[in-house]
Amino acid sequence: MLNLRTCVAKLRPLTASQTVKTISQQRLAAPRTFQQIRCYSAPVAAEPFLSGTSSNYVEEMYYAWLENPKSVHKSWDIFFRNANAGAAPGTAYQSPPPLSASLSTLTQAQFLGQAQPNVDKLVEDHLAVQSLIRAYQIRGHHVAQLDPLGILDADLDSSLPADIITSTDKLDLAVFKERLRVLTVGGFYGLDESDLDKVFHLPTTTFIGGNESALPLREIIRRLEMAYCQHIGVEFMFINDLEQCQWIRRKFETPGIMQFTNEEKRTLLARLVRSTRFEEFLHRKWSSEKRFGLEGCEVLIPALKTIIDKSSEKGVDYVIMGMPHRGRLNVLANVIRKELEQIFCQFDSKLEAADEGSGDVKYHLGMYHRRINRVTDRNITLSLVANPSHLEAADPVVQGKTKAEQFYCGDTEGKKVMSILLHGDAAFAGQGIVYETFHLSDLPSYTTHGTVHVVVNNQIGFTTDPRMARSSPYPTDVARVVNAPIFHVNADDPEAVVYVCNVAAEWRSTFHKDVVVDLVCYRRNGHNEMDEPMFTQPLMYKQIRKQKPVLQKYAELLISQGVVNQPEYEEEIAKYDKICEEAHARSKDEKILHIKHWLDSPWPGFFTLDGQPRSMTCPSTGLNEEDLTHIGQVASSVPVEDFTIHGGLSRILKTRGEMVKNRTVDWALAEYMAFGSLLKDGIHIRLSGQDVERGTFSHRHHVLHDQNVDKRTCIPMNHLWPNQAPYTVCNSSLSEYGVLGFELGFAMASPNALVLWEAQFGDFHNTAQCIIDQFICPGQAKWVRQNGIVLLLPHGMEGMGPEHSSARPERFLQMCNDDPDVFPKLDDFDVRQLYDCNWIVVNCSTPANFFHVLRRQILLPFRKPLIIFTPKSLLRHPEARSSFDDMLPGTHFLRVIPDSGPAAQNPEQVKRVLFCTGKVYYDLTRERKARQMEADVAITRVEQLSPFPFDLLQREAEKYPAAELVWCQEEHKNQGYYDYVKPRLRTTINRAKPVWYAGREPAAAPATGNKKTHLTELQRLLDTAFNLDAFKDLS
Ligand SMILES: Cc1ncc(C[n+]2csc(CCOP(=O)(O)OP(=O)(O)O)c2C)c(N)n1
Ligand SMILES: [Mg+2]
Repeated sequence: MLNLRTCVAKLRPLTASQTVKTISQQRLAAPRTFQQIRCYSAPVAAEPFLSGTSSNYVEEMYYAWLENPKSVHKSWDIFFRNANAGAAPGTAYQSPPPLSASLSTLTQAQFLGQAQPNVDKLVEDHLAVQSLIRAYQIRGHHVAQLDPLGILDADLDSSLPADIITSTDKLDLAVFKERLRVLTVGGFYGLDESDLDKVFHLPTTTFIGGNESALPLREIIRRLEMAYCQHIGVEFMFINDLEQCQWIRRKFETPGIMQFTNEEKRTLLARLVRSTRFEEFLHRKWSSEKRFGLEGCEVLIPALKTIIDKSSEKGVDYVIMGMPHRGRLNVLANVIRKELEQIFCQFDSKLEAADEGSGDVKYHLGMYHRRINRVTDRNITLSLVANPSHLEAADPVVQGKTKAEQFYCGDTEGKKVMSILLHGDAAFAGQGIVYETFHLSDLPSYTTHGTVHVVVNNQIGFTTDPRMARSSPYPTDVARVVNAPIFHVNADDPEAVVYVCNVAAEWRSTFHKDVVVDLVCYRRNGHNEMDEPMFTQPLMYKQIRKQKPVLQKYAELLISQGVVNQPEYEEEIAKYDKICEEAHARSKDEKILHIKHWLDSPWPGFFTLDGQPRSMTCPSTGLNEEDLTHIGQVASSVPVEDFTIHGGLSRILKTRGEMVKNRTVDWALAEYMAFGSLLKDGIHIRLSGQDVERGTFSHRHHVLHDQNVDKRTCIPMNHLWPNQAPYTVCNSSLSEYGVLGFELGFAMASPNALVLWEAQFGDFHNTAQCIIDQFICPGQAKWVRQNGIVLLLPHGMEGMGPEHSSARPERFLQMCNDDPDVFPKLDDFDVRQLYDCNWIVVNCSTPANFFHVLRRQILLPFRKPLIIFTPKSLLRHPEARSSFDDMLPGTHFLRVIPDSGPAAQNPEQVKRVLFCTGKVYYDLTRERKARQMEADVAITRVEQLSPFPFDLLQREAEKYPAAELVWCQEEHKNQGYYDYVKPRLRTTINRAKPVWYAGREPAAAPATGNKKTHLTELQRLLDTAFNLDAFKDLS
């Protein structure tokens, strides 16, 4: 008994919660189970009933006994006392005493221990009951009555789990009896029908007993069914944390826990009235308009309000939401409380748009609203993020915005700011971005400390049956990967829904982890109100036609319970209808539609009151020498004591130090200078992406790792200035769609942050294409929302094969909104042109220009997305260096870098101007030098591709009147920049001359996989570029 005694000494005296914690901790830490004790301790091993399978049960008993000796049966009490006192093998057990008085209420009950003095049988039967309890906890949800229509199984499986005994209201009596027989007599559990009235001790892993520690089997089954097989299906047993499992069990098993006061019932009814009557009102007024109504899931409104009320009660004061089309207008009206007239006027097609841009349909627009929560009397801000049609695409954006709001208010644990994400069943199961977003949920630099997910599971996706739309039992199974509990609930039981939502909000505030509420409902109409569902779902819709609306059902229930009477109910309806009618009348006065009233992320202070930039100028982006030197010195040092870095890194830092002494920068140092200087000005910087901390090409090294101490790191960028803004640099999960969406959301929250996402290689951005196409490119046009996110896309033909070579500049350029055929009439191209564009696309050829463009991004008086094609080989190219002189006060970003050599001195003699961008410039200058053609050929670098520098290139073209104009690129002809640049260059010269092409031929793949072919192609394009006769025959 040595081990047992040691355990006892260790555990005593513990409170219940301590015990739970200690058990889970010790499970992790040490071999401490009864089984182990049995292995090492001969006396206990000799106990006849301690078999391998019974030891878990005995262990449960043992902990219960440690906590409270009275909580276990007397026989166990005696056994543990004897064992503890060192009883000889086989002697610790004594026959149980007669039934205690506390069980006298169970008059019919036959105590197992009395009837069966055989201890083996006693233990086995208890084990069987424990298994049964566990079976309900694990699989009860498969039996729960979740479908309000009663025709589909929420888990797509009509069979019943073999280890659950279902009651007669699910099966007819004969089936039940047969089932019971299979499960009992000699069957799965080895119990028989006569055992139903025997009393069993309850393990500590159940709360069905309430104050009772033992119950007859019949009652155990009844209570388990009440907890797990009614209108709520709880999926949680995959969670590998005992405390969390116990928490959930307590919430759903405790008898009578789902109680509602009359006041709560009336509030719930009133919320259902609003939800239902809102859709009815829209239907009455605009019967032929699409609105993606909520009919069939009206309970969503009380559900969301419950989550928000409970979260507000727990201290949350900012909720950021993302949701698809279904019920969106209703949520805007009744959860976020947007003025009804603002919603109604959106149905008026004659409204004139007041804002620039294309705008968006009403069920995609966002919203931001601050108000008092009436239930908690606390301020609450609600924001619904605008989204594209692309289902689930807004998920990571919402998370990023939530993270940013938490970051800016110092909410490191998610106690004040939280997110709620809504999903459709088909989209939740089908869209991979859901999975990618879940995988961000627990990462230190990406967690929002728990999201409440609500699925409007109407058991259909457009016209597709779930049996054809997913391979997982539930649409919610994806959430299991992060151990989120999933609460399935029949949406026609409003009280069950509200209960579950309260639990979900409490879960989030207790454990700060994700949780899913699956509202199993139906869709009363077609996909939209114009759609005929009977074409494809005839049987389902026959049933739906018969289905009483949930409001009517719940009202009848409350009237029958005497909670409200009919006139009160009708009055509630009339009151809300009147509100809608009055708002409708007011909405007719609206003549102009302001999309900016639908902003999800206003930036007060950044713009004037009318939403305009405070100026139309951009100061110099240069920096004083002292700051450049200081940043350079920190970048080449280890600013903490006793920190051992890798020898190779020491050399890199030493080289950096030498560059600083020589007043030069390479790419990595230029980035350091830009970041470091903005941090000094209080601009938060966040750089995220795969392996960004070191940098894919091992050039950055923003996080230093102590070579001797695990996890000891140092970020020198955070040691620059006394009161600097924080610098966040974080290696992300291996996701582009999720992480880019997240960073876009982060950048939405504040204009005073430089948020950058770096692709590992530029071509990987296409797995985030949806974020680029639907948010970054058109975001401002659709939602008048500016965003200054920066995309760093490593790009360049280095002979590395078709992958990793091209960041696909052609795609970004094709989506630029500047007109190729119109020379803009602007006084100031430097800033005004940027203001008019949808995004900025650059390819810098010098570190100094990279430095300037990063700083300009923040010093501009407005925000635009910035796409930068970044170099790979140029990171270490000895010529790709810049002097401090190019970064001092007064210097700025150069949209075009003109030739400054012999050609520029004598422009009339120049025979050809080669226009190019990026790395090919270095190949061209090398070749020109080798061919001694510096006076014949000018090379002009286009650093800012879009908006196109019409003004500067016009000047360049005019400067060389006798020259041919050639666009030279290393990318294939159908790729790269050519198709974008050519018509614009022609516009700058009024189409007076042709613009020739020197570069690779059109191709399907971005680059060859053969290094030799790569070099041959390069030489061929250089030959064309410098062969002054190349285009003779063509002109
Ligand atoms: C990524 C994406 N693919 C396809 C669509 C077209 N679409 C719009 S709604 C819809 C069905 C969505 O079903 P579900 O997620 O269950 O939501 P419900 O409409 O049933 O509320 C589809 C396929 C879309 N909007 N987004
Ligand atoms: Mg659906």
